[in-house]
Amino acid sequence: MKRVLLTSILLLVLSTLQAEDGYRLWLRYDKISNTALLNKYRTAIKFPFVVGESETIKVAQHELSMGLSSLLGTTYQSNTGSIAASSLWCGTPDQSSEIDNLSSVLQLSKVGDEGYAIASIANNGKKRIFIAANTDIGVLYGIFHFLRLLQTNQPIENLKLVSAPKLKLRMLNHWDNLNRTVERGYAGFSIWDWHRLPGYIDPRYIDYARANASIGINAVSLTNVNANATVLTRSYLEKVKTLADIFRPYGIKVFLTARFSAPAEIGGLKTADPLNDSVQNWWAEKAREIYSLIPDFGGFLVKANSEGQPGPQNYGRNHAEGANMMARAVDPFKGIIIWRAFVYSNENPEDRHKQAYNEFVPLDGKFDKNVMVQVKNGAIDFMPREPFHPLFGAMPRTPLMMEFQVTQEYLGQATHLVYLAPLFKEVLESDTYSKGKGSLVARVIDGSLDSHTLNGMAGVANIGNDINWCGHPFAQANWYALGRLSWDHSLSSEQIADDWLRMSFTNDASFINTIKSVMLKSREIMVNYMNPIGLHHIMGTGHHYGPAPWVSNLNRPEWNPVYYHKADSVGIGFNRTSTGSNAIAQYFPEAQKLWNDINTCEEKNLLWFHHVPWNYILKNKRTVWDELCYRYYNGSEQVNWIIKEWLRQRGKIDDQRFEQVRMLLHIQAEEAIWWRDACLLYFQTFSKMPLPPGYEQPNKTLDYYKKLRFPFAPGGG
Ligand code: GCW
Repeated sequence: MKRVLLTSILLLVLSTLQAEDGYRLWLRYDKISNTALLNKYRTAIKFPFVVGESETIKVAQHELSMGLSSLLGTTYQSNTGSIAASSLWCGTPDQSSEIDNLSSVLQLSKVGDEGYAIASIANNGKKRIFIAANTDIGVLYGIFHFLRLLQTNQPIENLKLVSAPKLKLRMLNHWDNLNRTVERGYAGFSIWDWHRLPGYIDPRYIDYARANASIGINAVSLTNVNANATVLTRSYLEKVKTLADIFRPYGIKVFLTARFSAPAEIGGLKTADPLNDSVQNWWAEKAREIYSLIPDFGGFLVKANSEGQPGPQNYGRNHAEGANMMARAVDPFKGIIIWRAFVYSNENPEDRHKQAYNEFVPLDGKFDKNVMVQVKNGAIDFMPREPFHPLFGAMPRTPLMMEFQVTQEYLGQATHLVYLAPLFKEVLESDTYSKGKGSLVARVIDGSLDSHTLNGMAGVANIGNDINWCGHPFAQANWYALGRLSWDHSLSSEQIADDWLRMSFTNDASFINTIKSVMLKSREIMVNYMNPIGLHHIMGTGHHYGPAPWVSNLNRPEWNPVYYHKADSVGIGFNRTSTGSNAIAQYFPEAQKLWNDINTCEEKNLLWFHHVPWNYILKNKRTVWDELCYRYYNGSEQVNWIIKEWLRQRGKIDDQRFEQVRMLLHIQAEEAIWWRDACLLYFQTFSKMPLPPGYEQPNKTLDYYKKLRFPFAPGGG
């Protein structure tokens, strides 16, 4: 008995010693295991110097010392040792005459305010690596890049790279409430410990800032877009100031969400009408107060007149009048307003798909110069697959910012392994045709298409206080991908997955190749078992978890899944062509061509745009019904393929994360079957067609699925 106990204690101690709880994200800096490479790196890197004194430079020095010491398994202390023998110099031309002299060789004219150059150069008879930038934050970004080269085991003999972000604002939007619940958060509670701020500084704030800086994220909005005005009161602003002070050295600006009715709620005014003088003064004063505490405050992110949030329309004013009033308050301090275009109303009988476009396009050109309009990637709501939002390309006189969702509200939340870079890329690479062929969404949001200097991309964060930050070990990849793509949207999903896997797990080639292919396929697999060929918004009410295509009893018609799939005895799908809601007319003619004709419509979006008879024959010769069956079955089988591939990785990575992922994959497999059977049984009540031969019959009834309840599902906020 005693022996058993001792053994289990020993095992526990051992497993804690080897614990990989995921906290370190992609910044693990474990010692390089390839000895030949390790020796090469050690020979190449001697006495690193990071020149300068600012807080950012101190952070950079620390990161470099820590990263090198840990990766190379020997102490490196920046800025000590012999400067003459140093082979790694980091800094700006202002601080270092060496770098100043080399600035044209380094091509610093190309890197702007945040970019950097990394180059191997013969200098004073010695080969040195320079990490150079025009600003201190550029130096920090360059150092993170250099450490990534080591983490991913890249050669560093002849470096010559220049990197500058394609987007100015690279942002995370937290939907965190002041009581620490997180709307659509699946990784625990909010990491912002409001109650104990400003006195208590959770070390996690610094790790959060480091992680963001390492992928180039330079802006965060701390609070839920369903906003609480309390965050704008003095005592909360002091808490916000503390966070802003912590983030500043990492190049991160803080934004807050602003509740439009704040002047009435906390300001004692009778109205929040944007054209009212006292309301305007209130916001101007509030801005002054905020900037006196946080001189580099980013500005406000606003959800107005959407899903019950107050806004200018409560006073008969439009979105531009509301946004501009706030924009004038922050303008003297160089602040901006990010105004969301996620609007739809149940009083409006128009197809929800069309409503944001209808409200916003007439306002193009009416927003002040420091307003950006933030548009979700698709017109409905972060579905597993959506055609791009028709607003992209349709408001050339307004800087449009991309809003992706990193938290997987409709994509298996923190239970399913779904790598989102392919979704992000699919949208970014969609052609709006607004200025002819090649008018990609990416070019709309990076400002190059319509010459906007304000530009950016945001992701709704998937971060909580779970030890591994994101709930699912693989959900970290989505945070990572958002950052990397905001820096450079031309990167491939594959490149990003490759880097992330190497940094987060191992450089073992067989692991990388297999699991990279799993990641790259995972989104399509999920689309197949959840929402194939253009189905959308058929998930459970409220918590949005699991299937519930039968729901039809909610007050707001557009909250009911039946509104979206429109299954009936004839067929399935939402007719958005000219014979239906005509949402398709909101796209430019060449884009319409992709979807307009049922016979040529891209199959992946078929039911998004067409109501299609059950026995309609697709190009692959299957009927629509058979195709749905095929996709649902194929998707759920593919999860078993993922499991098989994962099980082969045992021993190649740490046991702790191996086990976590294994368990989660088993839930995913069960839930894929749940989606498959619940949806097919339900749609079958309309199609009246049998499953194609050879398909295993569902072993539960539709009624069983309809009765499932999840009263405490997370993410309710
Ligand atoms: O996707 C929906 C979510 C809401 C969210 C809203 C929005 C913050 O279900 O929880 O509210 O979108 O984006 O504003």
